[in-house]
Amino acid sequence: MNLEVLREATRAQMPEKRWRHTLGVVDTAITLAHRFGGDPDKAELAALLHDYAKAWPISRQEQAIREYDLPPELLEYDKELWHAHVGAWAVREEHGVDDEEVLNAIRYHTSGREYMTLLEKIVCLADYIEPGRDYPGVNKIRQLAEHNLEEALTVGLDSTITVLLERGQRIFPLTVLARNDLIRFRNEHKRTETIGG
Ligand code: DGI
Ligand code: FE
Ligand code: FE
Repeated sequence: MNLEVLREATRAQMPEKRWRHTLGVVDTAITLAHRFGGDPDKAELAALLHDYAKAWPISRQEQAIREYDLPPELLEYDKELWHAHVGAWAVREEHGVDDEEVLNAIRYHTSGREYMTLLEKIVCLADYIEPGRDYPGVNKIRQLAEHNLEEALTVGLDSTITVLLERGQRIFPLTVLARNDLIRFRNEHKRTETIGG
């Protein structure tokens, strides 16, 4: 498993615009790893591969979910959620990526989940704030990301949930669990700060 080979293979899966986004997520994830004490090499690898299956035809993504026993409930929610699980499966099958931490960061980069690892938070947040992103509230999230990973990610998930609510779409349960858990984390952290200080 050679990083240069993985770069070219990943680039070959997607149009130029998605590749530029991927490079933005790589840079941002490395920066966040340095800032918050994560592993920059794992952050780089997970970020490089996070959207591996994003540009695959939806029929191919659906087939992968059915054939390879990926969570079937995904099929009941927005198709945008599928590429994360399909991508994690694909990079293991096609390139032998077997680091479960990295695979989980790919798998949960869209939905988030309860008890996210540092690496999962870094990749998910990097996806929200890479330099190419432009949506209402992105600068606020970038500011928060200067010093508070969980706070920034909470506001990122809030923005996604808000859009889904406005559109009358379903919300994948893991996204709600991720947000609730990040708020628990924040409250516990505040309590510790109060006790400590
Ligand atoms: O693949 P990207 O476009 O870089 O970003 P992503 O993997 O975070 O995909 C985000 C899209 O998924 C965004 O347009 C919202 C959509 N989506 C649909 N349902 C859900 C959802 N995102 C989350 N977190 N939870 C959902 O239930
Ligand atoms: Fe994605
Ligand atoms: Fe992405």
